[in-house]
Amino acid sequence: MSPHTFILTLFLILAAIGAAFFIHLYRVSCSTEGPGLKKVGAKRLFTLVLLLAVFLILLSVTLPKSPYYRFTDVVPEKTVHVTAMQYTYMMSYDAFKPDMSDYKPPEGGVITLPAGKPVEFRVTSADVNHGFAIYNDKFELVTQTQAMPHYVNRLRWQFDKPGTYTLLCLEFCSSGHPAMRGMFTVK
Ligand SMILES: [Cu+2]
Repeated sequence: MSPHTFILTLFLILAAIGAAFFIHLYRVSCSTEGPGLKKVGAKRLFTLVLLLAVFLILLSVTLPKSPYYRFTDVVPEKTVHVTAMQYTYMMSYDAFKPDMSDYKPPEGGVITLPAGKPVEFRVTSADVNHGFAIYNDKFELVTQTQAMPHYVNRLRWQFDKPGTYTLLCLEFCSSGHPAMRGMFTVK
């Protein structure tokens, strides 16, 4: 048996035990025999329907505000290619290979993005998983994504305030993690 099949089988057995336990609990608690128990059943059903309604209302109100839908219908004014690595962020306006052989640093060494215009970061990693978290000058988290090896995450954002933004890693990526940071400016 392969490790995958073993884990799947173990999961299915544990899930079946768990399901049997909860079905048993449900059956026991559903009993309407005995004085006053019919009323309890009706109250329980009412509470359940009420909770479900509240849940659905909250879901329908909050889901469209999910950040995944932001800036999906815009053309970014500028695109920045980011490769995170232990323990820094390499950034360029031009795409570059993970081995950095064709890396072109930005003019002046600092990425500069336009304020009030949508921009896109294409974020990947050259080694392990890192975080790519953008903080404003008050050190408030603005937005973030993961930097993963062999995968490019697109992060779109619009910076309305000009200034210096700091990048921090939010994924423990080894001993140098606390010192891992980067920066760019918005003008
Ligand atoms: Cu890290």
